[in-house]
Amino acid sequence: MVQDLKSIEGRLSAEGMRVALVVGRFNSLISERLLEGAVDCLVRHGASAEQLTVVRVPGSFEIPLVAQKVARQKDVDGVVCLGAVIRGGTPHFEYVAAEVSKGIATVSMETGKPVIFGVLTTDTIDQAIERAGTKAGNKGWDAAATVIEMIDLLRRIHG
Ligand code: INI
Repeated sequence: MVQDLKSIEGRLSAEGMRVALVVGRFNSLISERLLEGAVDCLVRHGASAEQLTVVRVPGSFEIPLVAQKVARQKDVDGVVCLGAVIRGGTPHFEYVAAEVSKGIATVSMETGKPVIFGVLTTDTIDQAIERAGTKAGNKGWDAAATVIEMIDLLRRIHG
């Protein structure tokens, strides 16, 4: 039965897609690895350098405002947000993690464009390293695959 239903799903070709990558410099050892992963994914799926723009911000807290500015540009199809928020025993973590996640979701809903959450929130630096190109893959790569799929999906839904 399910297989007989009309189904819409995004495909993974980034050809012609214009993507902005907003990257927090805080914990840049991690966030720059996420950026490398994201660019690798976009290029492997057919994007070319001219279609990609990297915007760096001081920390993850600043990502939503800049993501909103770039998402509003007509020549941007989607945004990948990359950063690393590491607990490190301070309450600062909670504020930054809450604001960046809420802010990114808000920007996506407001602009109607895919704005993807590629910000690591971990307890330790080791956990962040694991997710930035080592044991647990590269979450920047995953976030870029998500933006490609979502841009394509929205195009299909819009016809
Ligand atoms: N920014 C991060 O991206 N990651 C963190 O782990 C972090 N911690 O823990 O403080 C962090 N703080 C900076 C914050 O994003 C802002 O840049 C700063 O508060 C100025 O608004």
